[in-house]
Amino acid sequence: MNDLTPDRDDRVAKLKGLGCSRKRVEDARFTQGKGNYVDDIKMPDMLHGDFVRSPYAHARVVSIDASAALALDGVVAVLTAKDLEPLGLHWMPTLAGDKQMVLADGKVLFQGQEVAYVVARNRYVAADAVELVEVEYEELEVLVDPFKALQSDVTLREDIAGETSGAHGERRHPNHIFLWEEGDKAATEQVIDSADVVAEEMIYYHRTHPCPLETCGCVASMDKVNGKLTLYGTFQAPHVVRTVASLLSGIEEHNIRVVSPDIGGGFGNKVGVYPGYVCSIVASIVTGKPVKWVEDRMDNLMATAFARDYWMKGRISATKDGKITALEAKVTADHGAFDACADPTKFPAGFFHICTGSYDIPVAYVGVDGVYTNKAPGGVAYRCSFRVTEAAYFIERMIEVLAIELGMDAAELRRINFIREDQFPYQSALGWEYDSGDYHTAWDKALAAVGYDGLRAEQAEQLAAFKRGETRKLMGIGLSFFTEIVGAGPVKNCDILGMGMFDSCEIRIHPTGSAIARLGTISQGQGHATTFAQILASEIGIPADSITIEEGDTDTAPYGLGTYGSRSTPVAGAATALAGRKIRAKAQMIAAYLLEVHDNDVEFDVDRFVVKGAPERFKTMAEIAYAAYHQAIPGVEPGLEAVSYYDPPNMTYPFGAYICVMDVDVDTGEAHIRQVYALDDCGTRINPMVIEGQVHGGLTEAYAIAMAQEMAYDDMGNCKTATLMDFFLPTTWETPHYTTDHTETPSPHHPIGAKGVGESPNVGGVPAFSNAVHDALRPFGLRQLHMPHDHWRIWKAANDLGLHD
Ligand code: MCN
Ligand code: CUM
Repeated sequence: MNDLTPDRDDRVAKLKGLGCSRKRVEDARFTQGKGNYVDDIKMPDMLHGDFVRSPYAHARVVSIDASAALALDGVVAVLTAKDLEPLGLHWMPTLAGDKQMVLADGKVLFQGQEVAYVVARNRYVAADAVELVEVEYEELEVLVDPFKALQSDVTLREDIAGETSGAHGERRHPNHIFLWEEGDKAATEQVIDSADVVAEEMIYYHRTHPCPLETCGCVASMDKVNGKLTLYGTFQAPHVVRTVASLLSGIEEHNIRVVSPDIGGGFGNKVGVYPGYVCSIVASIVTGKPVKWVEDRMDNLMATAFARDYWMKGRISATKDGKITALEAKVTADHGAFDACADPTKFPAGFFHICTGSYDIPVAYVGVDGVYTNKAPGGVAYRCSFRVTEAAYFIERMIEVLAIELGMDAAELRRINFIREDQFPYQSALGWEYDSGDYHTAWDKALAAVGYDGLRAEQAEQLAAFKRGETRKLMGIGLSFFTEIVGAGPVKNCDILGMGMFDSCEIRIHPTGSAIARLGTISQGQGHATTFAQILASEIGIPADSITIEEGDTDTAPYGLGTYGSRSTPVAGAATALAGRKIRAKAQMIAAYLLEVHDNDVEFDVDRFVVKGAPERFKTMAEIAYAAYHQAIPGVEPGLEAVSYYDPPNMTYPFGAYICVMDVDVDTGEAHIRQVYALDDCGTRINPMVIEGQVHGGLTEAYAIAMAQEMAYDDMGNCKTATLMDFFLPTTWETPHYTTDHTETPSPHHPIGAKGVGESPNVGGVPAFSNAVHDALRPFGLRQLHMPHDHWRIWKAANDLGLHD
């Protein structure tokens, strides 16, 4: 034993544990072209699949003639619904309890829908063959407006035309999917109808798309000799894909290996199950060869999971002095052709009923009508925490409208209605139990940081100058305070297709004191390999640099529900900490044996166990690991491994205060962002630098969504934004500068007090940008302007307000 005990602070620093801005270990390969994405996977004799897609949004498929395509040299097969039908795979179940056509079965319901699957020697031949497949269509009336769809005689989903109930209860119309309600309707109406002040508004959160840099794709490889199916793919939940693939194909689950390699951004786009996966598996089984399918950009934008498309009719009431008394939300949710939303099963509107936000609202009601239209299916996806983005936008707009109604400053209106620190754990009117928060401190810090009062004074001066004709720019101050809900979670009320939403971590300590930990989650850019090693480093005293984190291979990783809903830290992060504690408990027994004292006479200190009261007597974790494998210890099994499956008792409720200041040019419609301040509270911070990166990325997506990005359709159901010429993806040129800040209110139920953060900046960012636009034009009577606030729409709003007269 050496007595050159390094200084304790040095030992802590060497671990690079909790709170350390450790550099991302994955970046060496990402920045040097050494990532391994699905399209990098190449196998001998691999074939390539591509889809014939519908040019029409609603049409009957009269005939499909693949003879010319099949005659093309290099074409191996063309699959249609007829080929899949005998296998029962022409339709597939969706995550939302609906079913979806894998390949067009009699009709098509959205532009870009998969009609036939061409398998060829290479991608180029496949693309040529797609052009040669002759499909005859008979056009049908198109419904792109959910309100009209609910009035129409046209039945979109003929397959369920006669069914008066679906997975989520009664269907009131052939194009109606569900009505989902939460809260006390009668009491809410009664309070609002007799209130001093009521603000009412229709708020639309437009349809958009996650658009990750890497599109969706997979490689299916059926080994007919060994009966093993290997599926590589861009999956945010590989274990769920394995289970679903087994249930659908009848292949026993141990014979299926699902691997998510490096993923180039998911943002929710890669949670769902797509026809491309099913067709590739079938094609590999039929041909006996590996089959690769990778979307191009248009495929991705037109056909895979969209986001939002929520029409939210709100009413909010208050006393004359601004105390909110009730909130009502009646939502019309456009789900497109199939209800393929990725939510926990019991929540067809996700966690939208977090829409009372950060405010102590005594009574509330939410009713959400899901509707079929001739648009792409999917839904929820896009840094959303299961519809929390819509909820936060809704309440943060309603607060602004109420402030106008009350003639009150919107910052003050928020402050007097915040849930107070002493009210946590807080029971919301819509059924949530908020775990912890300190909103007033965060708000005051944010307002002070931007110099709120000074900004308002400057804004007033600029308005006066505008009115004097000295400037054509108006200043807007966009306020946003959000409460997130992440970490699904609790198995008792959160499942996906019956699979409870726990998560897992399995750790093996190697004899020489390094380790590997495997998790049920999968990083898509969030830096799990960096941050989960930090949790472990602090728990078990082995440096993060000596711990490999592995995810995404179902043959090796413990079963988990994957990465979305910012659940990795709240759930798998908790499992990691608890598995670490199991390692530590065993290490303690080994240390006590080696030090010849009783178990309770040693205690953990950073990277070692020391004898209580005798700090010079210790065993480092490396020494303990060695002994675990090389020394017979009475009553203790050899080895040092642990596994933890964690079912969280509650979700975590991160929150934040975001403020955006911009100048709106009423003549050009341009919005120049002056500053964006973002204060996040995600409880205990594992890696401040990674958190900042998450916030920057999410704010950039929020900026895009609020200011220009949308999935737009014309009346014929043509998708008008299926390329990056039309769909706005911000580059560094457009991206504003961000200032990040934080407070730290630990979660009381999470083993290390951490809450999720991955989606917070999108949830809080969109209202901040949007409210700034509204705030700039508010002196001229603007109450509500639908997003995205692109130059044209801002110009149009200014024009409508008479500012060009
Ligand atoms: N973190 C931390 N301290 C905390 C909370 C989180 O250091 N208190 C770190 C975590 O350890 C992790 C990262 O921040 O490295 C994000 O953690 P978490 O909030 O748990 O979210 P997930 O890992 O579950 O990621 C999912 C979330 C979602 S749902 C979307 S959508 C989104 C997002 O992450 N997609 C992303 N951020 C993304 N970032 C990238 N680069 N790519 C995506 O596709
Ligand atoms: Cu809602 S997008 Mo994320 O949960 O993968």
